[in-house]
Amino acid sequence: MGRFRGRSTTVLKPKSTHQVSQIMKWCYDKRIGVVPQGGNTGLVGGSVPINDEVVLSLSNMNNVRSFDPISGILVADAGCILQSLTDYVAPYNHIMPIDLGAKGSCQIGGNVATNAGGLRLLRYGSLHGTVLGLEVVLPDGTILDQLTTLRKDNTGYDLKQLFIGAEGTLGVITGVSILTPPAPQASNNVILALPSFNNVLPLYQTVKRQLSEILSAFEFIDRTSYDLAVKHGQGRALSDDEVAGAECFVLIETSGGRREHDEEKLSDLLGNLLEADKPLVNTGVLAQSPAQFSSLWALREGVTEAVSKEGKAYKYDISVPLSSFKDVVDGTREHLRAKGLLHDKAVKHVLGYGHVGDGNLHLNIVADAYLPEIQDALEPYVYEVVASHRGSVSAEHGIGAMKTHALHYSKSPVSIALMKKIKEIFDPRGIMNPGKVLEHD
Ligand code: FAD
Ligand code: 2HG
Ligand code: ZN
Repeated sequence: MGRFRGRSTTVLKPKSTHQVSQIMKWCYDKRIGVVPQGGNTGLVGGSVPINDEVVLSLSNMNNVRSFDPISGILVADAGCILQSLTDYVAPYNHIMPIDLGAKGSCQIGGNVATNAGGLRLLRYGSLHGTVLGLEVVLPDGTILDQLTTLRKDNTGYDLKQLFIGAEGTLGVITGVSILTPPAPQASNNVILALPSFNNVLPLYQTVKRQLSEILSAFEFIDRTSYDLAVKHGQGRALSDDEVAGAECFVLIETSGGRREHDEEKLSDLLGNLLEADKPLVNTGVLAQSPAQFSSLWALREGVTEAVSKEGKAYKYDISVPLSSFKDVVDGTREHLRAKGLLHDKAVKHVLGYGHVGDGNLHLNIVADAYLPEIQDALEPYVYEVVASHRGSVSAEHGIGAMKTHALHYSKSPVSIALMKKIKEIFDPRGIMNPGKVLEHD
């Protein structure tokens, strides 16, 4: 995001868990800060050093250790790129349980460290459920081998869960054991143009009821997000007729076991939606080919890239009730307007998109440049709105360096005190990704 810049002189690229252990032991003895770095695609500055920490890149640890096609359990080095794991399991008719726009660069270790959510969470759940085991090098160099492939293991505290979403503040993940689902025999998608955001909730209810077990994604982009995606060449634009009068769009994906059955369900749904007395949607564009399937997905997945091309982004990744998505986006825009900041030289766009099924809104504010007056207008404003809904200030991207000051809006003092105690147990010298997640005391 270009918002953070450290002063490191050293990047280490170990090739084995043993080498990671040796590096950590050395750094522990000398009290040198270490920043684990995966694909460097995180959106909260977690993989960027704050001062002169050593950067420990996992990119040379990129081998699959084992794959069992019967159980679907994959064991891989943490530095494997998500897309390459998807390609690895594809011939065995399996898919990764996680998918996100950064798949070509992000690493499975980085996904686990951030507990990334992504586009398939609605169907396959979070990494807290699909990760079966981890191998982690602790700050003093000790190797914690919990790389089991067991579906069930209730033998006391489930320590691996602490590292999922710890953003590299408790240890370096070197190996991941993960359950991969069988590949669906058929996948379809459709993009629906809605006249009003108010229709998203009833549409979601209808779609869940009618598609039931084959629904695998229900993603939302508002009109500004769509226009930016098209402007910056993400996916194929819909026709003028198709987008006329659309306030927002919903992308629905189905994944199921029998093509004819799924197609019938999807076309029944579309028919019912379009022929209703008071239609919830203006129109729907159904993918007719694999290329069109990818191109519809690109309209949604490409918003982040489009936003980066358009200007400097302030990103808020929040959990709030679905019914308030639009009010949060519109409220933020009006708030910036009232402060006199909504013009070409300051804030250009305020947009909302995200994972409806997970109650996760991505509120992006695109500006000409990062300016203190914009920052001051946005914070604590956005966080107070989130707290008023008892929401989360980080639904899926983590806290990193960017949101440490906002942690208290979503975590109670008791929770934060316990988090600090846990950090102290694992990392008594404070060398693991210092200044991330928890503020320095
Ligand atoms: P990095 O960015 O390198 O690191 C992220 C954090 O994890 C840092 O704190 C780092 O220190 C730590 N870390 C990395 N590797 C390790 C390791 N092996 N051991 C310990 N700590 C480690 N996120 C979502 O949740 N859902 C999305 O849909 C989504 N879409 C995205 C789309 C785009 C286009 C982009 C750019 C980002 C998106 N993200 C999304 C953000 C997401 O957090 C990251 O893309 C990804 O999970 C981070 O993986 P990475 O390997 O790049 O990690
Ligand atoms: C997504 O869902 C990602 O596209 C990125 O989580 C969101 O860039 C963002 O704000
Ligand atoms: Zn997201």
